[in-house]
Amino acid sequence: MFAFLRKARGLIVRSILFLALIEALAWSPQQISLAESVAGTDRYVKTTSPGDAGDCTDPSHPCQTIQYAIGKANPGDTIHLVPGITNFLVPRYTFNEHIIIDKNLTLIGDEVPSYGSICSLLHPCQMTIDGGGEATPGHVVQIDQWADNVSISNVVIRNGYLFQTSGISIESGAGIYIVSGPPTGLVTLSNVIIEDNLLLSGADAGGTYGGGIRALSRDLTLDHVIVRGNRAGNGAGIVYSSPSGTLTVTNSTVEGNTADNAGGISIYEDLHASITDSAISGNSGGGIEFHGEAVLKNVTISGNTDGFGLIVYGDFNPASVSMENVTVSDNSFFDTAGIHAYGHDGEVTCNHCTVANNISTRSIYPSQIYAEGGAKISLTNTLVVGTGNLCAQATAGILVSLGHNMANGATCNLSAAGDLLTMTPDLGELVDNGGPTQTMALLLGSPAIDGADNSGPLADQRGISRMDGDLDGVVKPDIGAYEYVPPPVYLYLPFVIQ
Ligand SMILES: [Ca+2]
Repeated sequence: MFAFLRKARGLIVRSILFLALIEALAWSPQQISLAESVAGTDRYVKTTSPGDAGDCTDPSHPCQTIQYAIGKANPGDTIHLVPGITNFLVPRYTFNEHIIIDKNLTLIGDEVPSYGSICSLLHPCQMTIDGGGEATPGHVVQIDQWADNVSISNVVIRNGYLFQTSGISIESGAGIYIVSGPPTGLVTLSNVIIEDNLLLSGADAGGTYGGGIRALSRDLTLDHVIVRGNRAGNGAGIVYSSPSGTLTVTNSTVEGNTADNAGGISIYEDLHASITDSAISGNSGGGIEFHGEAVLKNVTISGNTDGFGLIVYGDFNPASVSMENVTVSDNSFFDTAGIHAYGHDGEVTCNHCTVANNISTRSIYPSQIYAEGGAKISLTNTLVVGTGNLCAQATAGILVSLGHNMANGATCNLSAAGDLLTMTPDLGELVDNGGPTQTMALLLGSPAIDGADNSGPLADQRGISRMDGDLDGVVKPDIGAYEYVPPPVYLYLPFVIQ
């Protein structure tokens, strides 16, 4: 009886499969083409291929250049950069091209095999697009108006070169240039290095903006991106000026870039930025400037020179920056080297920030925090440490304490509940203490331990849970971005076992 039922069920299932097969075979080529275009077609390019021919869809016969494959691609396609090697096992992973992306595409560097010592500076083991420097000027990657959604991953974009000779025309984005376009859409960069792109200008020329990346439109997301060694007049690393757009940066580093103004990142009006688990470090011309609205979490801004560590301009448009678990340290400038807010619509709020050891070379400026020209800076659970005059407010700027801050001076307007003045901070240097960025540890006995209230995030900048640091049985957060972890307590029980 049951065997008969199983047989009948098997017949029914086979009939359904047969009907589905007939239906699939009855599809017109047009229908299949539509299905393919929705899913996108994979196309392949390899530097060691003999040339460009066909449609690049056969992975065993890739095309040679990225731009040719882009020309063959339909919107929604994926272009794979395939590792090439020569007969002598020398990696050939570098495409010497300037590419223009004019449709929605995904560009992905395939995983490269490891050849140990054969990988070198000359032949790096990363898929690379190299603009050729001064010999072949131009943007390395240009994303055009009709490319609403573009994703680039696992690739190095380097050695772009632009020189603006005269006039006000703005040549921008020597590494990646995202032109003005539709107000919607998203450009995503993940596992990308953008390095050594130069945007230079002659004496009569107007400003230059964005050596590594210049985005004039669309949302822009950077995840696990390194932007380093780029140069421009303004915003050597990144300039983001997309009207109503959103810049999202996670797990990324902007370091060693050089500009006259804003060496690391410059973010312009009417837009939103979110920077998380990232570092803006060692840039010349300052760290980061904001003209819009931003949220910073678990971020270190350090070692930037010849410019503000962080500046918020609220003089023409509202500009507000909210910071949690942010370390601003070891920046140097003739003006305030730490945090500076300017203008009546400029506002900074810090909860669990560590602002320390920033150096201003002119003593008329406070070294760590400065609210000026009507701007407002609010501090909660924040640690301020340095030499000389630490903080100031001027020309209707106000510096407000919301409590539980600590400073090793007396000029930061700290008079709210839980504020600690003129304390010895017992603060370590900026080093790797675990977590995605460098931090400054509280040392044993620091008065900042268990000195904060519970208004901040549950974990510190490294992701360590706030805890009972003085072992009094009460879990209380520490002041600043770092949570002290007490050493384990060992009980000495010499006679119990005996
Ligand atoms: Ca604690």
